[in-house]
Amino acid sequence: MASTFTVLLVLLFLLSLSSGHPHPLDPLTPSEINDVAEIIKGSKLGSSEKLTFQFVGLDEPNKPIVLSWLSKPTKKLPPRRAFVIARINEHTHEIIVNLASRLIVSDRVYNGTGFPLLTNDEQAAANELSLSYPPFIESIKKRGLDITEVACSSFTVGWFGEKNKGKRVVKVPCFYQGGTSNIYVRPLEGITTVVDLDKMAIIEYSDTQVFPLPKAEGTEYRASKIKPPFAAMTKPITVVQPDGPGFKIDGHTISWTDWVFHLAFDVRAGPVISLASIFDLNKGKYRRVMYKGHVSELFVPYMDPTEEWYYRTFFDAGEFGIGQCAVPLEPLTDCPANAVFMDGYYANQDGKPVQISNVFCIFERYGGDIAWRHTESGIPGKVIREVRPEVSLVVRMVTTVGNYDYILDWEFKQSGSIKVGVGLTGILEVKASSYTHEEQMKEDVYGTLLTENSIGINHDHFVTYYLDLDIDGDDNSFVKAKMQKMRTDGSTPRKSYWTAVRETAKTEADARIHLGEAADLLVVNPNKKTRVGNQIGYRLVPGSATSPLLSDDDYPQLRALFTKYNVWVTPYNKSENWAGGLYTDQSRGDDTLFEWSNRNRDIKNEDIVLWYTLGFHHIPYQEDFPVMPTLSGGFELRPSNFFESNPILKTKPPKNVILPNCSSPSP
Ligand SMILES: *[C@@H]1O[C@H](CO)[C@@H](O)[C@H](O)[C@H]1NC(C)=O
Ligand SMILES: *[C@@H]1O[C@H](CO)[C@@H](O)[C@H](O)[C@H]1NC(C)=O
Ligand SMILES: *[C@@H]1O[C@H](CO)[C@@H](O)[C@H](O)[C@H]1NC(C)=O
Ligand SMILES: [Cu+2]
Repeated sequence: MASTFTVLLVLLFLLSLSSGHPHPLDPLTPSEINDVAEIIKGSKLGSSEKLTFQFVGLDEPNKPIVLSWLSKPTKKLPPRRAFVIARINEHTHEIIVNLASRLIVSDRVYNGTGFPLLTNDEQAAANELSLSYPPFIESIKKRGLDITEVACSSFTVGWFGEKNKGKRVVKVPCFYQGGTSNIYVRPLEGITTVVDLDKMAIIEYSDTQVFPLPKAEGTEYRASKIKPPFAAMTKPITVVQPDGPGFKIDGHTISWTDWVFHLAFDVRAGPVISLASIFDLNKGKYRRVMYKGHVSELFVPYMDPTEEWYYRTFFDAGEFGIGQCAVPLEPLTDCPANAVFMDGYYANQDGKPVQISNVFCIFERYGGDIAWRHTESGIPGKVIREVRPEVSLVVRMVTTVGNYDYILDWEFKQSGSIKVGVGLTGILEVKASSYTHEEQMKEDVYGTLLTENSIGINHDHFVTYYLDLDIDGDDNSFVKAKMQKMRTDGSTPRKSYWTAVRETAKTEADARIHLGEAADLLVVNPNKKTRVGNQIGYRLVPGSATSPLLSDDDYPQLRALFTKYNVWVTPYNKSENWAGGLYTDQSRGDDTLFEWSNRNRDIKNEDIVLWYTLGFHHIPYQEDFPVMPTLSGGFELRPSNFFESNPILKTKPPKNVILPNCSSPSP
């Protein structure tokens, strides 16, 4: 009996996780994805010789519709529509499908420059081609290697000033296993293969030079393959929540302490956080903070300008899909023991739903930090101490774009802060070389000799975030509070001080910021004030400031001019989401945040979007080899005169946690 009851409870728990109330921003369900493909294949488009689905996602209802639904949530959602980018007979189509009426609302051929997201399926097919291509097989033989040990990868080719529209092509470099699973550190340098993705055929091949193949020894990272001695171990450690998790998941809506927000999976952006609101104890209601936030682009240019490497300037969101490259998270290692997991779905090239199980984990983080404290020993005769521990809520996804792994965290704090974290780990992109010692190198090798015959090439990672903040309402302004040095009038011994000079940006040009000067950057609601009259706002607390070092006229940089400033503000425009343009593969920079901002629209007391680019210049070091310890960066959105006072003043100290009896259960 007891066990039947337990099974029932577990079932109920699972049901409560998987169902929940529908929400207008819910990602397409597997059955909706199937419907989209069926509707398109059943239309006249379906009779086309060649039809591939490059992107299938929710066509979001307009903002006012979502907000009005939210003010009175019902089971009845605004019409569910899908936005599809398809390749049909070598043309790019933008299709909108109404899922209720099962009709194609619109179908437009896109004739501009740039190509849609590459599918995993076509990359896999392109990677296979070389392995049965006689000239390639010959090249492998010539090197005395075994073709069955070769693995290939599709690299986007960028744009380097070509005038003609060109074809959808990738370059397909190959790598060698030969006793290691760490293929990326064993490149078969000197061979170039170009594949036409629409024709799915090799259209160019060259084998110019045989380079030494970096050795397999010392490249393994699997515990099962690593030989002793091993490093000192930590003692077992875990986080225990005897009363279960402190958050609730209703469909895609997550609520925890004073926060509520919606979490969706997008094949291009990965995690999308929407409608984040925080409960204000003073006002007795939820207040809006962010309408939508997600990674908009992830630009990774390599700094080797030679023939074999110059084109390696990747746009991981627009070309490969941060969501498409997401990997299932492993309980207990990718996320702590108290994590709860969520699945994600996207459409493959045939329009069929693909599940990524455990694509997100959600957990409460407690790492022994302090939320606030004070010891008062200044009062004679007594010592007062008051401390609150820091517990936060984390949403995590990991995307593995080829060699690199990115850990993307959204962390919500009771204090009202939203912290965004990016962790870089995985494998460096390595170039094979004849050098075996630093002293031999008389020329620039564009990187660091990591081990014999292996150069880790210098590169950047620019992660651009789309942050549609709606601080206590739609109409917001962007304020720069500059810290300005002042001279005194000499009436006291002090000669100088600084003061905050606030400037409200009128147009987009006023809001292009190179970080570095002393200034607080705020998104405020100029229509609302605190009791004592300060403008209600949130400020961006940036991470380390990184600016591009490529020339503005260099082709990769033309495509990535959105990295020219660390911070931009644009007026809200539903179709301006992707900083590198909707069609990023082989883009020419004509549809970027830089171009939009050049319209110099009004942004004062408007619905505005904040864009922030987090950057890393990465000189590889030997410790990054053969697998890289995580390098972290991030930023924080922090309430600034949003609350009347410390919002976590009125949290009670936590109860003492009674550790459960961890000895093995009696049979
Ligand atoms: C785009 O190209 C297609 C196919 O060549 C053509 O039918 C259509 O008229 C073009 N559209 C525009 C806006 O140029
Ligand atoms: C919205 O963005 C699109 C794409 O950049 C642009 O064509 C359109 O003119 C914009 N609308 C406004 C009102 O700025
Ligand atoms: C833990 O449980 C075992 C088995 O039920 C029991 O014998 C033991 O006394 C318990 N230990 C503590 C510290 O409660
Ligand atoms: Cu790097």
